[in-house]
Amino acid sequence: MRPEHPVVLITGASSGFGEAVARLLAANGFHLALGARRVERVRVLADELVKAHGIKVFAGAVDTRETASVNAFVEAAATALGGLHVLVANAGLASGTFKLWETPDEDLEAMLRTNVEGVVKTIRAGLPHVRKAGWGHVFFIGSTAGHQPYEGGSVYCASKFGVKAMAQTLRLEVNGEQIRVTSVDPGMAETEFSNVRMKDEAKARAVYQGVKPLAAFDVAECVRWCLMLPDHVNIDEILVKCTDQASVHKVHRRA
Ligand code: NDP
Ligand code: 8X3
Repeated sequence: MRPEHPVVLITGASSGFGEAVARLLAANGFHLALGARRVERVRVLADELVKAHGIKVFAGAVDTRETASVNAFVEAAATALGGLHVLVANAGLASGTFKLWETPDEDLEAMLRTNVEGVVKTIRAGLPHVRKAGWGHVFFIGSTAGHQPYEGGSVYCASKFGVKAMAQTLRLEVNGEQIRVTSVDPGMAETEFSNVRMKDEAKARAVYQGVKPLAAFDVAECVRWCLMLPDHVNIDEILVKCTDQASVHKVHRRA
């Protein structure tokens, strides 16, 4: 049965979508477990949300690429909050815009280890707690890049096609349990994503030049809506783009 105040674990809560999901769900009375590598940011956010909403928040350092780090974070969160109900496997990144044959090992590994392995490790550690609770929801954060490949995105797209496959697989595997599985797949959204990808402020800004992109809050709202629906309703996938983006390759830009 749905608890009055479900506990939501969010990876990548130090920025962007993860932070926005934390803010929106805190305002809706959910308890939170927030993790990222930049733990100071997460702690500041946690303090703010506790004060503003009187909810319980656990804040911890986690590197989702590392099994021991993920397991320690998830166990500490579940112990501190008395269990887990919802997992938001959000931590992820793109690194560079290389042609497939130019992709350096460092960028290849960063994307596959975070976007694919990190998601597996997070859900692998968190799912037993969700099962124990008997009610839950697992969110994957995919991308339009998991629906339509584009030049310079081969490994990132491969990782997000992988996320889509994992979401579809998990839904099959937990069928019969009260665990919903949703993939929220955004198009271009202005967060720290392009700064991380481009490693250059001006190049990151140029990605959104003349466009009104999605904001992190728009994506958080998708998560909130799926969570709030009645228990018998599972939204499998939300493909959400800003109005200026008709497809990966067609973006309207104002002068
Ligand atoms: P941000 O860069 O703003 O946030 C990424 C978050 O992931 C940060 O909190 C970062 O925290 C965390 N993170 C990255 N690597 C790790 C790691 N190894 N361990 C733990 N946390 C990690 O980008 P977004 O909010 O935009 O990205 C969130 C997700 O959304 C990603 O999966 C991304 O691929 C996806 N996405 C983004 C889109 C966009 O256009 N912005 C569109 C579609 C999908 P820290 O560095 O502190 O560890
Ligand atoms: C992020 C959106 O278009 O940079 O997943 O791949 S895009």
